[in-house]
This record gives sequence, C-alpha cells and structure tokens, in this order.
Amino acid sequence: MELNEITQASQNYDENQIQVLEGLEAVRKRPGMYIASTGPKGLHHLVYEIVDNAIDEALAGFCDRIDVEILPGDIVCVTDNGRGIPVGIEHKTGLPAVTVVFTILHAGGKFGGGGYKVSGGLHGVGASVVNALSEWLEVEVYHEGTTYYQKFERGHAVTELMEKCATDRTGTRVRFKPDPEIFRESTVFDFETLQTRLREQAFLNAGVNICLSDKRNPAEPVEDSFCYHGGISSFVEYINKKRAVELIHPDVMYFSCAAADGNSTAEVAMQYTDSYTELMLSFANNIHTTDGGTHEEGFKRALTRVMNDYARKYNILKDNDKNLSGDDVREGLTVIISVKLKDAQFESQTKGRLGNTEMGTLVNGLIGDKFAAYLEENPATARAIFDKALAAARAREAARKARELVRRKSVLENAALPGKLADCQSRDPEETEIYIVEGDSAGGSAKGGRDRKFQAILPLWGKMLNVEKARLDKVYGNEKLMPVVTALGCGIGDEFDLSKLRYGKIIIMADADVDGSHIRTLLLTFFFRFMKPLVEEGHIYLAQPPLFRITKGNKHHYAYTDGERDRIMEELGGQGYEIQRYKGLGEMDAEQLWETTMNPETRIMLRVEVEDAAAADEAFTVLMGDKVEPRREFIEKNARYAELDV
Ligand code: 1YM
Repeated sequence: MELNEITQASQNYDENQIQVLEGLEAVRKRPGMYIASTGPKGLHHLVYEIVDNAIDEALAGFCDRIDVEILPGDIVCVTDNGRGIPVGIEHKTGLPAVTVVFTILHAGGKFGGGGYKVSGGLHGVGASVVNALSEWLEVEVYHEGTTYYQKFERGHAVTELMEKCATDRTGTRVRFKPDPEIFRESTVFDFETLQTRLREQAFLNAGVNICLSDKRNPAEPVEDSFCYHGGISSFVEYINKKRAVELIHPDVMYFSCAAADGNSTAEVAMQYTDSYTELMLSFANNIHTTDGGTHEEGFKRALTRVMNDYARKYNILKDNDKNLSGDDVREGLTVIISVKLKDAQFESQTKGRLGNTEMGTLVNGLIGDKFAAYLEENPATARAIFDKALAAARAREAARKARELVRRKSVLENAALPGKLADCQSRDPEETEIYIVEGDSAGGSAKGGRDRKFQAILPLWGKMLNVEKARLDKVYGNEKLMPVVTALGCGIGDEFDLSKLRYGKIIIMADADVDGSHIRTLLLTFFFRFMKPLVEEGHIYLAQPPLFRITKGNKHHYAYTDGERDRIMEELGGQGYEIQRYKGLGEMDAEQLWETTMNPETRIMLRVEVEDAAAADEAFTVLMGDKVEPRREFIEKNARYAELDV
C-alpha cells in the first residue's frame, strides 16, 4: 500500500481518527491519570507497558523471547517473536487492529481473539498511552511473510499501516521516543531500573527469555539477559543470595494450584533464613502489589494456622504455651506470592492492593493443604523452622518485658522526652522538623542556628546498636536509639503509630565523611526496620551540608559538590578567593549552619524514598556488614533515588 493511496479503510480511518484523537489528547492533558508520574517513574513505565504486551503473548504460549534495547537518543525498541499484533481490519472502526491498539484508549484485549489480559498495569490500554506520550512511535508487525509498518507522532498516525519488505520472522517491534514536552524532568533511561524490573518479570514468567541492551554509547554496549526456568523459586534463591543471610533449610518450598473454575492460579515460593525480618513480595497479574491485599492475607492466615496446628500436634507447643504469632512464624521468611486471575480488582490510591476475596481463599487453601503436607513429609526442615519461630516468640516476650520496664521507668521519672532534646514551639507536625545530629558540638551549632518555632534538635550520643543484627528487645535498652524513639513519639515495631508522630520531617544531619555516612546508614536502617512507614511515607530526609566555602572579599559562596566548587571558582574569575573545605558540621558556626543547611528557603535536602522493598532490604542488609565502602555506595545510590526537596 502506498502512502497516498486512498482505500476504503483509510476513508473510514479519517472519520474514526477524530474520536481517537480526543481520547489520546486526554492522555496528554492529564498523563498522571494513566501513568505513575511524568518523572522518572512514569518514563520507565512506558517501557513496561510495551513489554507487558509482549509478556502476555509469551503467557499465551506464542512467544519465548523479548528484546529491549535502549538506543542513542534514549529511544527504546522492544521486539518479540510472537504472532504479531493483528493487522486485519477491525469491523467497528474499519481500521487495522494494530492501528486501533495504538490509537484507541481501552482497546487492548477487547478484541482479537477474546483472550484475557494477564499482565500490565493498564490492562491493555498501555500501547495507546505510550503512543500518546511519545514524540514518535513506530510499530512493525512481522506476519505471514510480510513486514507491516506504521508511524505515529504524539498519538496521531502520520502514516497508514503500510506493507514493507518480505520477512521470514514473526512478531512485533515497537520503537518509541518519549516526548520531552511530557517528561520535562528527564527522558534519560536508567539501565539498572529497567534491569531490575525486567529481571523481576523473567522470574514471574518462568521460561521467557528477556534480553536488555544499552546501545546509547556505541563504544561501550552493555547487555544483560534473564531467563529463569525455576520461576519464583529462582526469585527466592536470588533474593536470599543477595541478602547474604544463612538459610534455615536448603530447598525453596514451592506450592501452586489453579482454581476449580479455571479462572485463576496461585503460586507461592518460600524459604526461611536466619534474618530477623520477613521479606514478602506479592504480585497479581505480574503487577507488584506493594500494599498487599487478599492474596497476602490468605497466605498469612494459613501459615499461622498450619504452624500452630503442627506445633500442637507434635507437642512443640505444650498445653500451657501461647500460640505462635504471625510475626513469629514469618521471622526470617523470604516469600513470593504470585496470583494470576481474570478480573483483578485493585484497591487503594496507588492501586497496589489486590481486592478479590476469592484470591484469599485460593492462597489460604493452597498453603493449608500443601505446606501442611510439606511439614509432614520433611520433619528435619520442620524442626529447623520451628526452632526459628520459637526463638522469635521468646524474643517477642523479652521485648514486651523490656517495653514495660521502659514505660514504668518513664512514668516514675516523669520525663517522657529525652533531656538533650531542644524541642520546638509548634506542636503541628505539618510544619515541625526534628534534626537528628551526631555529636554535641554540631548539636550546639544546630541549637544556636535553628528557628525554634518549628525546628527541634536532638543530639545523639553513646554507643550505637547494630540494628541489623538485633531484635526489637535490644532496641529498648539502647541509650542512643531510645531518645530518638521517645522524641518522635510514635513507638516502634508492632506498636508503631504514625498518627502520633511529633514532627513531620525527620532530618538526619551528619558530616559528609565516613563516620557521618556510618551514622546515616545506621539510622536509616533503624527507621527502615522498626518504623518502616516513616520511610515509606517520605518523612525521612538527609540534610546536605556544603562541602566548601569560597570567600572573595567579604562575600561567601557555598558549594555542595566538587563540580559546583569548580563552577563557582570559574565564575569568580580564577583568582583572589579563598577556599575552605568543611571537614565537619562542627566547623560551621550557628549562623552558617542555618544559612547553608537548615533554612528552608535556601537549603538542599534529600528525601529518602523506598522504591522497591527487595532492593531496599538488600541494600540495608548488605550495608550493615563490616565494610565501609559499600555503605558509602549505598548513600550515593540512595541519594540518586531520593528526590530533591527544598
Ligand atoms: C513489542 C510489543 O505488543 N506483542 C503482541 C501484541 C498482541 C499480540 C501479539 C496478539 C494478541 C492476540 C492475538 C490476542 C496484541 N494484540 C492485541 C489485539 N509486543 C506486542 N503480540 N494476536 C496477536 O490477544 O488475541 C493487543 S496486543 F488487541 F489486537 F489483539
């Protein structure tokens, strides 16, 4: 078909295009309603949407290889070896099906065979949304010996579907350039972000081969490929290797089932480690359900029940013993739950929670039958798991006693707030901040420099606890951490209550050296382990003190990076200035500290964000080893994930 050749189909095409464009204009007007954001998250989301369609084709059994290439100019090219998106005319619109897929919202999965969509956050509207938000997008379909091609710009078709050269392959290729008018912050893809997500998808879809390559720098192409025949069992192995933990039993347990009506499946892979924390990742239709939902609840209920039934049956728990709690039986557990279902209902604002009640029943039944049978058939593994759970129960009891002791003591002393806390006047967490500062001298400057209306200062002293290697009961006795707990006012562990938080922003202020990075990491680990919602809800910040002061005449300039220092030196004309390198916060007087690090009008802060539970947990676990270097790397990496906040 030539470009200017007018066919019956293309006449209809013009008419239909009007309605089509209205749909996609809506996407461009309010991208936030269709993708996570127009920041880096949303940018990467575009790739996932296209890849999801290829994964659906793999799940349907027609495709076993997916290539994702990042090309120069941050163009992304996704290719699969499936059947190819249908090119036949779709009767309602008179347009080729592939054109409809890319130009009509809510088109995906509605036709072309009636199969249901399994993957994808947008349930099939993905391709058109990606198209709407791309400066241009090209699709090639390889089907029955012919290559079909169509090009779009910002959602508008700029060619019809054309036949191009002959081919002996089959499949679909989508090439697109995200629109910088939409993604104003950046259109640069992060290799690691894509790598993590594609690896995860390869784990969740056993046997699919996904290859990622970065060809932006032709001199230095980077490549990684993922194919896991072990599926989510391989995922658990991978995570536990990364977590650097000891295994309680050698094999990953794997259980799967399908619902009687054939509408859904459930899979669980799990393994106990000697860690004190659980790591649960759940997925529904390959979407990470960050807020859990029915599948997680069904799992937890069944696990606690099966463990207690077994412990009673074999007299591991005596008549007078209390039942094991859910936290006890999940301590140290790494578990992946993956369900696939026809009509997934997602709840909660972020759509990260599965709502289908039948999935609770399905997973509950799966664990109730198969995990119970596993324990019966593997007594040695069962023994090891119960030793772990009983130890957790004892520690929980010790923590309860320690907590009561602390409470009683504070009632007696009638001093709930720590003595070294310089509190602020306001009681409104919407405006209050607490600076947690290592060392008394920096604490002194901070107290002198702060705005006491809304800024509180808590200097830290004493010996820090390695929280990674300690359970809750140890925290209660720690002289360094308890003042933090009492100052924040929201409790820890099971008792944590975000509504009691006394300060909206918790700002860790430490030197830009190795010791400072140590204290930052320890505090971040502490918050992550025992006050996780603080991290998840974005209450934790890292202060960014300047590294240099450059003085010329009586004017001071502050530089926060080496690059900035060089730029300022250049601007000052290369001479007649004096550079001071700050070794620590203590070298700044109160006024300088306010001006550079604490004044909300001028300061730079990093907000700590947890992108991905597995990655964060890995980071925290790896970090708390004895090596300093990986810690520093973490801080730097974390700072990249964190967003700038003034
Ligand atoms: C690089 C992206 O989109 N592959 C892909 C998409 C489809 C099919 C095959 C497909 C699906 C069906 C039948 C079906 C899609 N088709 C549609 C629709 N790769 C990529 N590969 N034949 C081919 O679902 O029955 C939407 S996506 F709607 F046109 F069928």
